[in-house]
Amino acid sequence: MNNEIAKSLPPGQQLVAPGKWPIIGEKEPASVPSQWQLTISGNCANPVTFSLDELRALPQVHRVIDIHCVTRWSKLGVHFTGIELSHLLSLVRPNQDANYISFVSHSARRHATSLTLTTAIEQQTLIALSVDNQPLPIEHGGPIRNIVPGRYFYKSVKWLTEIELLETDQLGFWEAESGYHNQADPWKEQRYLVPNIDKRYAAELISAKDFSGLDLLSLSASNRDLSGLQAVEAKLRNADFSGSNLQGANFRRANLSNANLQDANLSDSDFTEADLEGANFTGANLSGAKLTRCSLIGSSFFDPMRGEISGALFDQHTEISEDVIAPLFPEQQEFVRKKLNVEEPKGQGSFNCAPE
Ligand SMILES: Nc1nc2c(c(=O)[nH]1)N[C@H]1C(S)=C(S)[C@@H](COP(=O)(O)O)O[C@H]1N2
Ligand SMILES: [Mo]
Repeated sequence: MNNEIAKSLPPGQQLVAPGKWPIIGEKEPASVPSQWQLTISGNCANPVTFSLDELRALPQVHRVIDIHCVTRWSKLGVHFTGIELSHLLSLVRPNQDANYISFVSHSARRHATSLTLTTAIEQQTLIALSVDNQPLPIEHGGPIRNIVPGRYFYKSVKWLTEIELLETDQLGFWEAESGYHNQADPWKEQRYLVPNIDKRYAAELISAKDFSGLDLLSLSASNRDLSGLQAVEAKLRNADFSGSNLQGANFRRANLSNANLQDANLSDSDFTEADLEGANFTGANLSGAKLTRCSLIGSSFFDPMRGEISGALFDQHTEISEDVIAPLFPEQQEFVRKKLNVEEPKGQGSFNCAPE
C-alpha cells in the first residue's frame, strides 16, 4: 500500500476491492414515492419541505469523500455532489436550543442517526444527490442521502426524508439497538460503546442491560435509555453516562471512579459501596438514590462556575450518610448539605485538623 493511501486509512480499516461498494444494512426504502421530499423541522425559525427538484435548484458543491464503515471496510475518494447542510441550515435558521440534529430515513423501520449540531456542521455534512456525476442509485440511498465525512458510515442515512433539529439527543437505530458508538470518529476507533469489542457483544450488552461483574473500561453510554441497568461490581472507570436514563439502576460495589454522570436520571438507583471517586453528578437527578458506604472523594455535585442552578437534585428519599459527605471538597460539601438540609456535625468538618 502506498504512503498516501496508508495515511488516509484509519486504524483497523481495510480497502474494498477497486470499483466495489458494498450494500450494508437496509437494502431498500419503505416505498418509492412518486415525489421524493426532504423536510427540515424541529427547533428552527423556518421549517421547510423541499421537493427533489427544489433541492437540485439549490447551490451544488462537489466533494471527494472517504467512506469508512464500522465493519472495517473503507472506500477512498468517492465523488459526491449535493447541497451543504450548512446552506440548508441558513435557510431554516436553527434556534438557540437546537443542540442535536437527527437524520431520518424513508425506510420500513424509519432508520435514523444523530449528531450534535456542532459536529454535523464542523464535519461539513453534505446532502448528496449524485455520485460520480450520476444520480445516487437507490440501493445506495438515492435519491437523497446525507454524507458525514470524518465519521463511520452509519452516520450517513440512506433515503433521507427528514432532518430534525432537537434540544436533546434522539439516539439513532444502530446506536440504540446495537451499541454503536454515538460519536463514531474512525480516527479514534469509536466503533462500539466499549473499545475493542465486536458488534455482537455490543448488541448483547445493550439488549441485556446487565453489566454485572464485567470490565467495561471507558464505556461510552451517553444519552441512552438504560433504566433498570444491573451493574453490580461492574468495572466502569471513566464511563460516560451523561444524559442517560439510569432510573433504578443497581451499581452496588461498582467501580465508577471518574465516571461522567452529568444530567443523568439516577432516581432510585443504588450506589451502595460503589467507588465514585472523581465522579461528576452535576445536574443529575438523585431523587431516592442510595449513596451509602460509597466513596465520593473528589466527586462533584454542582459546577462552581455555573452556580447552584447546575446542581444535582436530591429529595427526602435520597440516602447519603455523613461518612460519605465528609470527604467531599468544602464547596461541594456545602452544596450537598444545603440541598439535604443537614448541618455539618460539630468538630468533624473537613477543616478539622485534630492533633494526632
Ligand atoms: N436507511 C438506512 N441508512 C443506513 C443504514 C441502514 O440500515 N438504513 N445503514 C448504515 C450503515 S451501517 C452503513 S455502513 C451505510 C451503508 O451504506 P451503503 O449500503 O450505501 O454502502 O449506510 C448507513 N445508513
Ligand atoms: Mo456500517
